Amino acid sequence: MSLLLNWSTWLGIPENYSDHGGNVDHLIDIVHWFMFALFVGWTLFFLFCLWKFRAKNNPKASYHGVTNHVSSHMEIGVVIIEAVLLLGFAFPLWWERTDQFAEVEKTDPVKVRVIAYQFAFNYHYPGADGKFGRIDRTLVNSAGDPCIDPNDVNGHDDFISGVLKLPVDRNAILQITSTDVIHNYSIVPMRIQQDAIPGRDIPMWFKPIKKLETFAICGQLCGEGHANMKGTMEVVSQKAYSAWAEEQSKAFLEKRQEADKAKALAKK
Ligand SMILES: [Cu+2]
Repeated sequence: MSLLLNWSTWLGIPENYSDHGGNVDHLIDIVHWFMFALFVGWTLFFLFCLWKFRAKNNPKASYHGVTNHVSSHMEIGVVIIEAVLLLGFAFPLWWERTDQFAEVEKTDPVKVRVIAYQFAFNYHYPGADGKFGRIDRTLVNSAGDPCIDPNDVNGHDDFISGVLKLPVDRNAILQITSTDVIHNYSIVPMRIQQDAIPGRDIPMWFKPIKKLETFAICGQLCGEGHANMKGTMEVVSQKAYSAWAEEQSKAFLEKRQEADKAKALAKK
């Protein structure tokens, strides 16, 4: 029975993999039931009008139309109901969600910067020290450049990945930005998306509850390569994630140290 009531299943929406995703699916179900009720109601009304105002029964046109005020009262009723939905439900629920951010920050979340560009995504991880290097957008020298200030020590163990890897059952905060046009960073199995706007880092957060390998896609028409703009995303065990992140951070740190050495030698 519950499957029968789930529009989100009928609509072919992929399985949910995030902690909050069930709420999104539930909303999709409710909205579709409302739409279904409206569809049936208006169809019946349409058929009733066809029958009631048929030519055979109404040989002479009425030039006055409706003279009572029922429709005006119904319009006012609709406005009141919509105001209650918006002010009584939508705004408070949105506040609840945005207020959670401070709580999520206290739960030792994984933090990743997502840099969208035509037509892919780059991921900037803070490395072993857990601190991002200073970001200086004036340093941008290629599409998708995370713009890390090379003089900031915090950035020396930061690493860049073409794949988004996250541990399961742990909150993730992604800071979304872009180096060219407006994109939209969207992970459908996580039921989350956020516009990527040049010059801004906008946070979004979620908690993956099952391991999977999927795609993050661009949800905003951004140019001729938009349709192919997708990146790999993997949710793995905490152990596998830690091992991968440690290895990446070490490799980037070594590469940086070698480059510094070569620079120092060249100076001599
Ligand atoms: Cu895009």
